[in-house]
Amino acid sequence: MRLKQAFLSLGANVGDRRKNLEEALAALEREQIRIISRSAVYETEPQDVANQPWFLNMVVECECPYFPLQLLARAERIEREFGRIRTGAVPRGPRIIDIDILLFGNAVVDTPELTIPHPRMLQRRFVLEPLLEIAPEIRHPRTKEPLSRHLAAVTGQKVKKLST
Ligand code: PH2
Ligand code: MG
Ligand code: MG
Repeated sequence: MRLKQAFLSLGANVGDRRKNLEEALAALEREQIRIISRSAVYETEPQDVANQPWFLNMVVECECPYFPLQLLARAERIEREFGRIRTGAVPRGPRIIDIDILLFGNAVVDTPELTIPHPRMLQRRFVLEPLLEIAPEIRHPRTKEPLSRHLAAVTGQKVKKLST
């Protein structure tokens, strides 16, 4: 089957955050989601959530034989394997690992389960900065604007690139 290209955002803010990220990458590879490039790891201030520890975030480019909903199912299965429990009570609680699909080729997907491009990516420096690090020329499939322009519009969020 033809391989498809996607960008994923990974985040962790409990436990050994760096180990969680590395283990998630290995788990993706086991699901035939091949990592073709990876950003540095960034330590980032929590956004849209109160009283949480800082995150480690990164972005990876991958190739996979899946369609978007199949890729989502695999990402969510890995999150569950890591012991992440989604409850209605805490929709955005601290997480061992969070794997979000940012972009899937140039696709625009609008279904109840999945929206691509990720609906909040343009407001998030913890996504845009690592994404631009590995894909500096990329444009947003909905706005058609370069992501660098979107990043310039985001202010006041602390992110620190860590040495590898
Ligand atoms: N993820 C969220 C909410 N807020 N903030 C940072 N810094 N990093 C994240 O990965 C993150 C967040 C929901 O998934
Ligand atoms: Mg998320
Ligand atoms: Mg998520």
